Amino acid sequence: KEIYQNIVDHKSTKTKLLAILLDPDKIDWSQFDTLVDQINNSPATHVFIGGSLVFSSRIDELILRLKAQIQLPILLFPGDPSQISKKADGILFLSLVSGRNPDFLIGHQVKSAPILKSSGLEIIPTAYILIESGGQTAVERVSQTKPIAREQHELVVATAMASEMMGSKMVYLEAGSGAKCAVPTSLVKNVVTNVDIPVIVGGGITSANEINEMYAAGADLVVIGTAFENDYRFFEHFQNELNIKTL
Ligand code: 1GP
Repeated sequence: KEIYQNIVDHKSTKTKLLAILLDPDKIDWSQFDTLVDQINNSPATHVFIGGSLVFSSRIDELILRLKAQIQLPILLFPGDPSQISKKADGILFLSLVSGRNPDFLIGHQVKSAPILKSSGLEIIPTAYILIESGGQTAVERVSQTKPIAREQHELVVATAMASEMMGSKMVYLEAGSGAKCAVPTSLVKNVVTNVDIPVIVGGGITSANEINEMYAAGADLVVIGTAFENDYRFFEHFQNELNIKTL
């Protein structure tokens, strides 16, 4: 339970966390050394691995190669059970609680449980809440669920509270990969003040400013996927502008 305890410890000291999300299908293998160097020189505290749909058969290989050169904890962030790899350190065991598709609420979890039981992975039950973000995202398409409207704060907050009461250890507010609009900071603030568990925010965050705004709103961990995928030097551009240690 080390990874989760570490996240909780950071929350209690208000030290912020940052995850780089790598989609195995979008790795530029020819640039792997740059990828590793840039992760090591970035302020990232975690690496997440996954995507809504992943076709690559190289998930194990990706994780093993990362582990050989990167010290950060590697957490699976799977769109479905085919993305489970025993090589990772842990898994965000997601339930898509903003939607009402039983496969993504409990079905995939039932299928994965026997594999996870013997995997040795640290399992972190996480309430996954999809927020409308100005266009259809892959999560919406693949899960065949509707996101919650951006202005429906009460519903989002109640969903997060119910998830905490049902045993979720984290809340993940998701705008969707490559989202036009990130989750509104006012909504992040609202959720953070109404649950005690750590809150992750991701989707459509593309600048240091936006990352800092999410932290200021109370996000414990911010996820950056597309912006890093498009430019492995993303963090190099504003290394000193992030308030990771200070907020
Ligand atoms: C997607 O929250 C993550 O699941 C990250 O989104 O790719 O837009 O950074 P981006």
